[in-house]
Order: sequence, then C-alpha cells, then structure tokens
Amino acid sequence: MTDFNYDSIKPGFDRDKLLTSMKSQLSDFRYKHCLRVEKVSRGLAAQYNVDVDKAGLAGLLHDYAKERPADEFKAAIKSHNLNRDLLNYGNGIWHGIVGAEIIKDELGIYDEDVLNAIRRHTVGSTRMTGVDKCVFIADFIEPKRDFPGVDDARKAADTSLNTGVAFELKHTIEHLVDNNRTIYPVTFESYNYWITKGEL
Ligand code: DGI
Ligand code: FE
Ligand code: FE
Repeated sequence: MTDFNYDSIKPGFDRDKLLTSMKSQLSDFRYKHCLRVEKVSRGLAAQYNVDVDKAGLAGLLHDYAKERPADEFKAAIKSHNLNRDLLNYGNGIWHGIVGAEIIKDELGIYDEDVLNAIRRHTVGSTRMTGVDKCVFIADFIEPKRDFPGVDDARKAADTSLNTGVAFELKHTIEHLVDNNRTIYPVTFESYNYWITKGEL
C-alpha cells in the first residue's frame, strides 16, 4: 500500500507507529475500515480540491477511539469540560466528539481541521468544511459498506460533496427513526441545514 505521509500536519508524524497502535486496539474489521476510509477520503479530497492530507489523516483516525469503554468516554467528557448532555448518549455519539479529545491527548494532533472532521464524522454540523465532508462521506461509502442505498450514496458523492452529505444525513435519520433510536440534536440541525444544499 502507498505509504502516506502526514508530516505537513504534524512534523515527524510516524504513520507506521500509529498503524501498529491502532491495530492493537481495534478489531481487524475496524482497523481495515479506517484504512479504507483514509483512502476514499483522500480520493474525494483530490476530486473536489480539498486538502488531501488533512482529509486522509482525519479519515484514518475517525474511529480511533471507537472501541474504548464507556467509562473512558465519560471521564473524558468531564475532564475536557464537554457539554454534559453528551452523557445522555452513547458510543455512537461519543467516539467522534469525545474521540477527538482522546486523540489530542494520546497522539498530540492539534490541527483543528483534522480534529473537527473526526468530531463531526457521525453527526455532521451546519459548519462542515471540505475536509469534514470528505471524511463524513468516505465513512459511508467505503468499498466494504453494503446496505440498501449504498450505490445511490456513491452516486450522490460523485455529484457533489453537498449532495453526498445531504443524502447521507437523510438516510441516517431515516434509519434511526426506523429503528426507534434517539437522535442527537446536532444530527437534526445538520439535516435541516444540508438538505437544502445538495441536489437530491
Ligand atoms: O463508526 P461507524 O460505525 O463507522 O459509523 P458512524 O460513526 O457514522 O456511526 C456510528 C453509530 O452512530 C451508528 O450506529 C449510527 C449511530 N448514529 C448516527 N447518528 C446518530 C446515531 N446514534 C444516535 N443515537 N443518534 C444520532 O443522531
Ligand atoms: Fe464512526
Ligand atoms: Fe467509521
């Protein structure tokens, strides 16, 4: 596999060392998912004139904290003074928003463009940047994703980043409602904002 280099984001950044660490703390499926998201996110960034390295590093790291225990997320919400409402949610919401703080602490990555893309990769934001959009979409359409509608999601992503984001938010909310799941308010805000911005 091509050896990507993230020196421009953090001088001396050792991607191989990160891969060894991620491999030891994630399931094989999740680890490989992160590598696929890195690759797809870089491809989207190249296609849409977005910073390829920021999109790639955020894609690689987006699920870095996904397999941490709930107690670790709860402790990080408190120690980093994040909104206490987060305590009412679970891993699905925490691993991005709180995961970004864990990444800062453990990896010393402070690039806010990268951190925001990780924070926003599950629930989106009304302020999504190009980097955020590439990671958000890549997570949804990476080659091993297989759900009804994934081909339409890939087509939407090929139309424009905004169309890809709008499609994904609509699909995610539909899926959460169908399964009687609670919806994090930011997910609704993102949907309301982006549904008018893409050509669906
Ligand atoms: O981490 P991944 O599985 O690759 O994908 P993800 O980060 O997009 O989604 C993680 C989980 O979060 C997934 O089961 C769907 C769920 N999710 C997405 N939006 C919301 C949500 N869960 C709740 N409760 N509320 C949301 O708004
Ligand atoms: Fe995730
Ligand atoms: Fe993911």
